[in-house]
Amino acid sequence: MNRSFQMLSVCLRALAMIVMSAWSASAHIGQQNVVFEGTAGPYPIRVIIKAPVVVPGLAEITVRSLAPGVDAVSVLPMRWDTGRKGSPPPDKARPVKGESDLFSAELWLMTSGAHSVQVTANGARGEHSLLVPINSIATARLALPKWMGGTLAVLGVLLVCLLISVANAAAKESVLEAGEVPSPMHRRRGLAAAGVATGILACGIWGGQRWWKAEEQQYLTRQLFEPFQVGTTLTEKDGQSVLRLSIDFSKGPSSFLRNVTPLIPDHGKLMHVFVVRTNGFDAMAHLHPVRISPTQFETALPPLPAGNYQLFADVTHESGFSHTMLGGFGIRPTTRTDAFKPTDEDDAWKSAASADGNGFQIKMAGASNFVSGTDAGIGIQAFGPDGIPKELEPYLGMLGHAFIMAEDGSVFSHIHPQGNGSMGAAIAFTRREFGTSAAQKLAEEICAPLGADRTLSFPYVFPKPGNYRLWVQAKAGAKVETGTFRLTVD
Ligand SMILES: [Cu+2]
Repeated sequence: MNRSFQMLSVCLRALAMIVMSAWSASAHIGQQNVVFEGTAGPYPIRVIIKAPVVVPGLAEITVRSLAPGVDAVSVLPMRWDTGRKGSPPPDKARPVKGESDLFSAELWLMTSGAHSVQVTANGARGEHSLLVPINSIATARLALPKWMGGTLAVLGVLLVCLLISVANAAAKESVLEAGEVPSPMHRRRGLAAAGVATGILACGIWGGQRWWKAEEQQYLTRQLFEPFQVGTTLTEKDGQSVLRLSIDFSKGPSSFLRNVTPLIPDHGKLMHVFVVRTNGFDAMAHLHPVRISPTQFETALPPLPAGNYQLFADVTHESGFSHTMLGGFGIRPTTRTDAFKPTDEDDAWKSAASADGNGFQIKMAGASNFVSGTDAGIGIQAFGPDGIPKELEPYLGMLGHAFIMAEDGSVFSHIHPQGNGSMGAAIAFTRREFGTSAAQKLAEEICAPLGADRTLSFPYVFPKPGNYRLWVQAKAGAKVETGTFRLTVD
């Protein structure tokens, strides 16, 4: 009897340890990084958020002060629809040992949808905050490693056998004196108890399995986020080719539908579409379709060469929920592009045929080799034909726009000198929490002129090693130029 209980407690402890180690190991599988550079009052800071791939999940937050003077940092996650009022008190970020300007914190994101993280810096010049937009979305279904499944199954069988033997022993021997031999009646009582215990355990296992399946189904249909798909058709209208996009926003996971509020402009446009020729990555366009119906957008097709194109469409909703939708289309050699008139004055494209430059050239400042998982800090510079650095002008409300894509298509980011968060969402959150003048100030900061080194840098963390393509767009002399680069990330 005693031995049974000892074994039971050892088994339960082993099971608990395995479950706990599974949890801590799974918190680092796959990461969605948000990098955001901005100012909290007088303090320039860079925030990197490694968002969890499951919800609820733990977000890892790193805050780097880009100038001395910050003594303490606190962080607070806020849901878009509850704001500061619906949030717990902020968490203090810990200073990283040996670093004077680095702080780290971990925050639970409990529900799916648009969030912002309020980062508050405290120092000699007072306490100031900025908001970093972040989507809390489940993007992965974590697999149970085979060895762990096998171990848990063996321990489960052991546990069931032990529980049945405990029920048997309790009914058969618990009322006997030490050393007394159980009578046939006691044995029968023991067998009956074991039978009842087996029935209860079988019901428990069956019920548990049904509950687990229902939970999994709910996670797959309600929580797991997959990019919205964009339907595309190419038609001819007024002598030019027009690309029509159809999106059904009601087709997302149900836990996101509340976030799918009306669209708001992000750097001045309701939608930013990036298209790239998949064979060779040698032709691209950055377009801004206009809405022609609640689910349809349209843009004139620039003179791009024939081929298959991958399409990425970025939108931001009023809730602060921003996402990239996926699609594709083909351009035939017979597709008309000669009578092209841009739908939007800020549309820009680049191919071998248009590669003669717009009076300046965009070059990388520094190497094009990067390391994944760390702040890459991509830098670019613009030079005129005389080799003299060009003065950059705001293009779409910023000094530069960059698109990063893994050659295998598994990664895509539209990034800015402020990072890869949606600036439209950042401004919307700031307006909601701190008022219109704070939002106005943020919009102005986004366009701050370059420093003395004339380098425009894009903070970014590559999520994994591989070969990437980078397109950087900037404006000078009222013309937009695109620099194209191939990057290797270790
Ligand atoms: Cu942009």
